[in-house]
Amino acid sequence: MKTIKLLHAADLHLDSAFESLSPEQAAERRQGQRELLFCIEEAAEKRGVSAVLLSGDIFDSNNIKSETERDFNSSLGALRCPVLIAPGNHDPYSAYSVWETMRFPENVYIFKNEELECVEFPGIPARFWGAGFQNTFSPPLLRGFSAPEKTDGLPDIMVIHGDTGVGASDYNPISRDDLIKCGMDYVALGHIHARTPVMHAGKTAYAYPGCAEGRGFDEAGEKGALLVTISDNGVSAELVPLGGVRYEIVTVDIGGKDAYDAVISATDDLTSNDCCRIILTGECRELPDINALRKSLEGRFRELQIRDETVMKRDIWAQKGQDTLAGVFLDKLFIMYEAAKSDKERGKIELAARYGISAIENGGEVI
Ligand SMILES: [Mn+2]
Repeated sequence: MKTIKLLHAADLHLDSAFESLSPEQAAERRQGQRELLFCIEEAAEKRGVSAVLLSGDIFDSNNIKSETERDFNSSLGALRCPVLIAPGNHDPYSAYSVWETMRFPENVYIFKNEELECVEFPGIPARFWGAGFQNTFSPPLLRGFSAPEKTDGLPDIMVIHGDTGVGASDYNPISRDDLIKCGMDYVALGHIHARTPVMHAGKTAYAYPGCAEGRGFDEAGEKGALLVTISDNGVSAELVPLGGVRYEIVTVDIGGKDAYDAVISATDDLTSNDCCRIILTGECRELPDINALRKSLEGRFRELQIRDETVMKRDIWAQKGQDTLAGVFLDKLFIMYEAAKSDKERGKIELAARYGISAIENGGEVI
């Protein structure tokens, strides 16, 4: 088999409403989404891929801005390789859908049918299979399908939007059995917004690239497309970041530290284009001043959320002298604490006091 490289992306959700943002902010995010198209074009050019696979939910709805049509054409239309698209639940195919009303470049191939079809391109050593959602919901599209037996050694590659999750799904449920029997070398999936590694069902490799850019803290982490390599050694994939807005949830222990410094050092890989939710933890002698912290971080992130989950530092010796098991236990330890010759030793005794009190009070959870 000749080695073939592909760029696989999905769930761009272009022209999303971004309802929680102001109209100006939402328009700016939609502009950012269009820029993903140019990043895909650049990555495809730079990596010399044989095809770009877009596995559905390219558009968030049928309501497309003229700028999006323009940028789609000038980015992906400039590629010399084919761009294969399988419509998903947000952009299903119908005679009135964007897939018929929008003008597409000549190198874009859209899988318009519910039945799986095969397409080949001159000079590209692969067969491409695909099908499209016809509605918001889709019956299983792979059930009972199996590609004809290979006679020429070409890889069989499928582009499809669907749900490999467990249990019933209204979004083209794809079972492990479907994947085993379909006879593909690689199934380029879309729908699940979290990226997966390359997985295997029998001889079939499959992966979700996840959404191309986060739109909220439920889509946290670095996002992008997958550069997929198919060769005699099997299928491998590497993340190609597309540079969109990134969401991150970062837990920062500020116990005994300066909160600002601790936050800055915990978020040094994030830029001012990213959205950050900071969860403050740790034992503090006083409540952290969230307003002051927020003010000092102004401009550091595109969006900043701060949650305070710190706990007040407790005086572990408070029960000393009491006529209880804890009291007697602490009295004994305190004598050792007073006699200790170093901070290290005192630290050990403090820890012993914490574990002991915790065992006495709540069965061992460290306080
Ligand atoms: Mn989606």
